[in-house]
Amino acid sequence: MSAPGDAVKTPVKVHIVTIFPEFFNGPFDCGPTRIAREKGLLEINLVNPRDFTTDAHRTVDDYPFGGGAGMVMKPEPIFLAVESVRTPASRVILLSPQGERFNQDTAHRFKQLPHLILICGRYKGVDERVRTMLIDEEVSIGDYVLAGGEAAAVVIVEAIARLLPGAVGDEDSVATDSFAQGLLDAPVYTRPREFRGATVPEVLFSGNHAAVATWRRQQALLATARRRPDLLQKATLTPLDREFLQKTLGKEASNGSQNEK
Ligand code: 9D3
Repeated sequence: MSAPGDAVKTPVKVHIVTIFPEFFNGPFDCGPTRIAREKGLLEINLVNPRDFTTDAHRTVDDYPFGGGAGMVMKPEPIFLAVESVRTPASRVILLSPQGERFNQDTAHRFKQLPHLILICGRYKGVDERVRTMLIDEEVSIGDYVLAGGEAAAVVIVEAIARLLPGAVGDEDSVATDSFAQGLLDAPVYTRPREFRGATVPEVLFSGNHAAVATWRRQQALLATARRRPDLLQKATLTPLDREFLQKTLGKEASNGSQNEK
């Protein structure tokens, strides 16, 4: 739904190339993705390679040359599907376990693009000619085995959608969310003040905004250092941040990490 005064910027246009269009009944009708679509910030379209086959059985897969288990997606239906929607402004992305890892930086980069074409593979994968002749880049969402690229497409579109201005109710939550600062989130609490004997840290009732900000920063630093030290390497830390970690983790290392929940 649009209201007077809503900004009409060039939307991010997405075409998802998939032989299972029904997979996407639902996930784009919720939350920021739905809002972004309703506001015209995001346009999602499905293209089925099966609609570009010419044989009676509408065949999209075939046996692998050289033998082996499983089927391979034929190149032509995928080429024709992509070519039916591609323009010079399109970025063609193959979703595959062999791709570059998708992360928050990728989401920010993709949200700037006018047209994304996401190719979802199934079976053992797609014919290598898709990789060498059709695509601009190849993306994976992580080191686990999915049945196809469809779930990855949902993940990527949702990560982009919530970054589009106006898609999330509270802009601040996007600006301050964990990966925006390169750290994990600090713990959050709501009422009641005591739940099953567990209380909320006193500083959160102090009304001292600077003290709350410092506590949150330190909690985020600690959580990141303990659980995702790889992220800490890339985060921008102030001298105070470093001093805090040095002090706290130095002590922790010598007391057997009793502070870890
Ligand atoms: C690496 C596994 N391959 C070895 C023969 C087979 C294979 C498994 C699963 C080939 C394709 C798939 C389907 N997965 C995707 O299409 C996929 C995916 C994933 O499995 N994990 C993380 N990100 C992605 S993006 C697309």
